[in-house]
Amino acid sequence: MKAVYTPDHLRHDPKVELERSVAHSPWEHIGRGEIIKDVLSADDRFEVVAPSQWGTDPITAVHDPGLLRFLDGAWQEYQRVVGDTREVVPEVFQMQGLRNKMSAGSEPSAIQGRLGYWSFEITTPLTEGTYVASRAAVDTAMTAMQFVLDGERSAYGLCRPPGHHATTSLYGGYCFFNNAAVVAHHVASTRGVKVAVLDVDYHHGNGTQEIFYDRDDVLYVSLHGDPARAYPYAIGHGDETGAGRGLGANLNIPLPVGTDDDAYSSALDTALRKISSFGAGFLVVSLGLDTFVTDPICDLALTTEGFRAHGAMVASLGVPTVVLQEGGYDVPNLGINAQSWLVGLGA
Ligand code: Q9C
Ligand code: ZN
Repeated sequence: MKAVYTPDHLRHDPKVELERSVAHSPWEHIGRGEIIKDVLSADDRFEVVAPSQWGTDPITAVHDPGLLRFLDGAWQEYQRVVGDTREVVPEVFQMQGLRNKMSAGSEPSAIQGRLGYWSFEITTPLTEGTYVASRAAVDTAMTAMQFVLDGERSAYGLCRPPGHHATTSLYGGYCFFNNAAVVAHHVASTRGVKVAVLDVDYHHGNGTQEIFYDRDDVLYVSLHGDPARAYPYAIGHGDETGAGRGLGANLNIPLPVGTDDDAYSSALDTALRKISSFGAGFLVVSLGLDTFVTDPICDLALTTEGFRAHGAMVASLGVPTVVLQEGGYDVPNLGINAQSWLVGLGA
């Protein structure tokens, strides 16, 4: 299997994350990308290749161009205006309630205000090379997609930073551009084929859901920790089924604490049936491995062997599939878990 990787991911290099009200070393860090690359490189079943460049058009096809403009230079502007800081995070969010009974707010001119206009939370710092790395993650996803469009049964994009929390106009959840949504939109809009996004990250992919919520050409299906207890809390409930033309083209399957391989398999079976009946001709998998039993920030109980079985279940759909990396924070096990899932898929 082709595995697309670039060292440009190293340019997004946070050393601190403010989470659980404590500043600590970040869960989402450069070691994640490196361990997956190292494990796949040592396995003959994988061929690690560099991405080609796709420019910004595929990004602004799903994201507000203002988000891209902001990310391209926000860190540098902050250094100029506020001062030298390794990580840049927002201080104030432009919440709707601040302007009750008034028109919707517009983008502030000050960088301190712009940060909170284009983001929704504080655990996702900008660093000097975040924009370069985020662009490279999209290139990685698009290159993996192209291998599949050219006839490979499947391909893998080692995207870092991940993407599924990024909405049309907001970054957050360690995500800046929504790699999976960029690919899904590109295939649906240029190939005239119905696309399904299967999101198996522990966290609900609120960004992907939002981007496609009113569309009937892209199905979003997600298995995740119930938002009643799990990030991103505001979205991911079972009664969110789509809007307008998209009604019925969104399926959320919230899972209880401690869900194991077998319970997960039956939920995955429900997801795959939905994808089949939708008539998807192309599949994008948002592969989060933070469902692993010893993931430090999640609470499901999947195993390395379980991941292989789940990859095999997805393969049995028989739909051309591009797999894109999302989360996964048990870093010593992250490489073998990605390998296991992809071998199950048929690497
Ligand atoms: N105390 C991805 O897996 N922090 N993003 C959770 C828990 C943010 C995860 C807070 C989690 C984002 C791609
Ligand atoms: Zn996650």
